[in-house]
Amino acid sequence: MPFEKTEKIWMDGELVPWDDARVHVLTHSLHYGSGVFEGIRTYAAADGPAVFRLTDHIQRLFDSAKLIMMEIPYTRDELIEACKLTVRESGLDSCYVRPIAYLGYGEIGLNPLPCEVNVSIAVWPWGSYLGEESLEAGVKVKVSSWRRMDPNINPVAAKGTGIYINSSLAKVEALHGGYDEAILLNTTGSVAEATGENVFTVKNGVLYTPPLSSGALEGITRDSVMTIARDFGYEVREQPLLRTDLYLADEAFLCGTAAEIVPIREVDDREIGDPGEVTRKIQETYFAAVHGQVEKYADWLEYANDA
Ligand code: PY5
Repeated sequence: MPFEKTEKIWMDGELVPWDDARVHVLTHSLHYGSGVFEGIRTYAAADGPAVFRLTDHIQRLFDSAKLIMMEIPYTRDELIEACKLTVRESGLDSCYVRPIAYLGYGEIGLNPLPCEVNVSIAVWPWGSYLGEESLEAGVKVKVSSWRRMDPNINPVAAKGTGIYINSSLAKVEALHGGYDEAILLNTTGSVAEATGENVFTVKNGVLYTPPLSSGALEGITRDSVMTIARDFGYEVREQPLLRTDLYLADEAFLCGTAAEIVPIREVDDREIGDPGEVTRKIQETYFAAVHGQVEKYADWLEYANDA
């Protein structure tokens, strides 16, 4: 999907024109994947553009940095304000927000510790990542031949730029096979997650999702889904899933900031079918919540205009 450019990108404390937001070709992170990032969405709400669970996303950015021993040269509050500022500056009611902290120009050895840490925040309009139609029709997924990395090979709990080569390999394999998305198993064969989304199944009215120990990212949408499901009175179990649990699920869906909540209609050519009742209820409530229409979840919204 091509970018719809916005006016300004926040780079190390300054708003620079979109086309001038450049880095040197010897930027450390370009060579070794040593960056950490977040994907956040802003939604139009009655009180203005609302950044969904911004503080939680910025906390995860700092957690990712800690895992790779990167010192971000800003406080959480400074980056929260910088995200809001960049959103305000764009004039958009709804947009995707992409903060990234990366090792800059100056050192090219493998020791990252002497490198300067740079931070930027870009925002742009971004429709649902797996396609607007995916939200209604659902997607066809393939269990990848690529395994999610073991946490002792790479800290999969970090949203680290280099770690995403694993996801991209799986994504390309799935697309070449005619599927929309891939689900990765971990090295012991349990379901971990999709390339950029967490996974849920529904069986006999109970929701299941792999635990973080299976290699799933601690998704903020995953957490919101678990809260919504429990508030509806559903039981939610975090437990290891086999690929065959996906095949035999009554319902299944993917969730993530970019993709939002996307029903799965087929796994490895086994039909799951039209989106089921549980998936629909959670999807509807989630979309109402992100637009500020559910009082109970009002705390999830952080308004860009509240400077
Ligand atoms: N798992 C992985 C590997 C992810 O990259 C993401 C988010 C998630 C799970 C879901 O996490 P959350 O609910 O906190 O977003 N992926 C990014 C996103 O912005 C990048 C997608 C291109 O959704």
